[in-house]
Amino acid sequence: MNAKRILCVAAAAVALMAAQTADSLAETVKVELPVIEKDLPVDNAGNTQPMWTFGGTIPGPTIRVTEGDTIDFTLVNQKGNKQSHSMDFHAAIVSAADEFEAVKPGQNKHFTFEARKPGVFIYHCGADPMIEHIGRGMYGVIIVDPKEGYSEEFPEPDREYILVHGDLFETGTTAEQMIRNENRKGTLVNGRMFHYDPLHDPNAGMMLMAKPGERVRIYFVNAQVNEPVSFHPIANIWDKVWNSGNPRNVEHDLQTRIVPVASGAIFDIIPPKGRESVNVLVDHAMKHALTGGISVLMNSEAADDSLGHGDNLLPRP
Ligand SMILES: [Cu+2]
Repeated sequence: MNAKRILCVAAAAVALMAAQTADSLAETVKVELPVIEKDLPVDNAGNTQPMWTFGGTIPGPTIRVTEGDTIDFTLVNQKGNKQSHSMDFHAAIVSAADEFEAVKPGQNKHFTFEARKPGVFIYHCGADPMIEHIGRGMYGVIIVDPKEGYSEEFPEPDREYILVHGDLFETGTTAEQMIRNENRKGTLVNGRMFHYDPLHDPNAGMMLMAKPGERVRIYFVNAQVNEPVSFHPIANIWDKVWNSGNPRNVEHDLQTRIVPVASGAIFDIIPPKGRESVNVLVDHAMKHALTGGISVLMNSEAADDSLGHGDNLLPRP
């Protein structure tokens, strides 16, 4: 695995400095994330709702480091915000009462942690009431690549995508209603219902793409507040799945795998060689699928090479 990367979904929102330490290959990666409370489009038609975000997008900017790296993190709760906010990195082994404490508008919170375990982890706001902060969009992904790199049980992929499923509640839904899962309007995939699904939404302008025979790796995070995801690739079988994204947790040839609330997994799919094919990556719980939790993976030799490579693992319009 090569250079440390931060995928700057909102480049201006993330200040990155990677500094080589003298005695090892581990790096210190500086991440600064402002909390931005703003209206955001939640579907492909451009309908907006008032949301709370890390860095202005749902999900927030993806952070990618290598096992052993240190993250030097600052949360900036900007003046003008109305809520206290915090940062809870599931990749961190620290103290909930210290590093993850909430700060008021106009205050910052700084802490560092070493990414000791590889995987794909959610990060989220843990300020009270946590269900509302996550339910309004305060989450993102941190990928910790294994320091050993690739192996037979963790082969190098040809293309990589990040998919985050979250809830969309009606505007004004209270934390108490969210606890009862009331007013749930749909499933957000990387911040929009049916984001990559022109089959179900004529306004969808994007699909995921790959070429026949490519190994396509999906870094999946379930940011829903109440319900697990039953992730299934229609017309294919997951070649390998790694629970929590740790290479040691390899599983083979699965049809559907559950991703618990606030967890992640890596899913590899290989579309057949020698033919075009379509796979539909779906939360097979139909109430989630049919309200937005469906993404099309189009497999053809004409696949756009800019998708699933470089800084474009989480495509946005
Ligand atoms: Cu918050």
